[in-house]
Amino acid sequence: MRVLVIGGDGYCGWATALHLSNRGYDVGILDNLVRRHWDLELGVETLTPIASIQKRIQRWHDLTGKHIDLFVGDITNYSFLESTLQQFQPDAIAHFGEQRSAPFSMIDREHAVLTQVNNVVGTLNLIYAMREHFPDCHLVKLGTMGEYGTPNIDIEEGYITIEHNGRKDTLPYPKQPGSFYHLSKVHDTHNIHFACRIWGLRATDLNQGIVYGVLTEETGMDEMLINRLDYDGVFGTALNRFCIQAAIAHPLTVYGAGGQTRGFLDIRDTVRCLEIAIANPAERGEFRVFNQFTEQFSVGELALMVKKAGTAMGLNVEINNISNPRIEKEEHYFNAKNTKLLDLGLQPHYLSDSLLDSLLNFAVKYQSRVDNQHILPKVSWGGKS
Ligand code: NAD
Ligand code: USQ
Repeated sequence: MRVLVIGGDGYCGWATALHLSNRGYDVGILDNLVRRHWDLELGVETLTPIASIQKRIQRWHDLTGKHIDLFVGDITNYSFLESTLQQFQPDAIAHFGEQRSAPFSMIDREHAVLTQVNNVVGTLNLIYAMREHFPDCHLVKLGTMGEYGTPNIDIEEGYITIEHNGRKDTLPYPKQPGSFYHLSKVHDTHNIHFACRIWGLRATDLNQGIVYGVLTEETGMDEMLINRLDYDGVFGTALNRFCIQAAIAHPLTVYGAGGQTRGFLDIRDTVRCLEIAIANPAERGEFRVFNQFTEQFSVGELALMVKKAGTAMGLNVEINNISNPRIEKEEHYFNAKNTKLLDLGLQPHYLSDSLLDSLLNFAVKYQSRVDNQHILPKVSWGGKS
């Protein structure tokens, strides 16, 4: 089976491309490397020294004998996308190729527009190219749990059955996202759902929670295959940031009260969820939604867990509840369903002391690469005053 991984030079995409290649899939990577460019623009670097995509792929081939095709280009460029698909002939497409930072999308108007044009136009191009040339191909699209926001009722997997004035229907679950980035995912969801309904495409929307960790079976095989691990205030995410802060004795940056609760998963489960979704395709015309996370935590709880694990390793870990740069609920109800991937066989790696130890040790190993200037958040949701 041939799988094109769009965004295969990024954090989730690189780990997934190697995992699928290891499992016998014929893998191609499409990426325009724009994430490396955004890092340069922001003056930030991943904690880990990542090799060029060409060197990474060559190393993978040298180690395993497995070949990964590479297509460097932008999916908002329709003719590039079309010719890549025609060359590669995918049976499934794993689409990670978007601007994925909420703070980046809230920097100013330009960054909000860039995010939504990049994400929405890229995905729209993709569904058109699939309709024209690959109507049977399965689109596995990375959505986000943040599409739902934090409603005061249980979060279902994509759809909710509602009774209203004596009538009943199952409808898309209401969306209340918290940034222009998260909104771009909602717009993608609507576009893909529509394409499945009217053109009979098949798609799975993976509403992924916040990913943590860095090592997978494949990326841990060699230093040249190392994955990115972001810690800066724009692209770094909660648990990864806390572990790196602990390693350099920077107080953990809990925003506001710290009751913000989200779904989380280990990157080893990200790659497995993709494999499961690809191996069990949606039907023609079906728009399937899976909530892709394994556990829920508040950011305050995570900070306490990192403090405990760090202290046990002899690190001096403090927690600092700093003023929240975002506009979001800091204490709220959160109970999301996540049974569909479990039903298909996912065996989760739950957050454990050993995972925290290994992530903290990893952070300690590369601590000299951390630039303290980029830890505190600089983007505020309220805009410039
Ligand atoms: P990342 O920034 O590390 O990787 C994204 C990759 O896509 C980059 O290599 C980038 O160059 C590429 N890309 C972006 N726009 C492109 C375009 N127009 N054409 C071609 N390539 C393009 O991000 P990530 O953390 O790996 O996230 C991947 C996906 O998973 C995103 O869609 C994100 O929304 C989703 N997701 C991520 C997380 C997380 O915690 N990291 C959680 C939930 C969902
Ligand atoms: N937070 C802190 N301290 C920090 C960083 C974040 O308290 O140092 C808080 C934020 O205020 C927020 C929560 O932690 O309440 C999550 O923030 P985050 O930066 O870890 O994650 P988020 O902005 O939601 O985005 C990340 C990925 C995005 C993905 C999303 C999944 O960057 O691509 O879509 O997680 S989810 O959150 O489920 O929507």
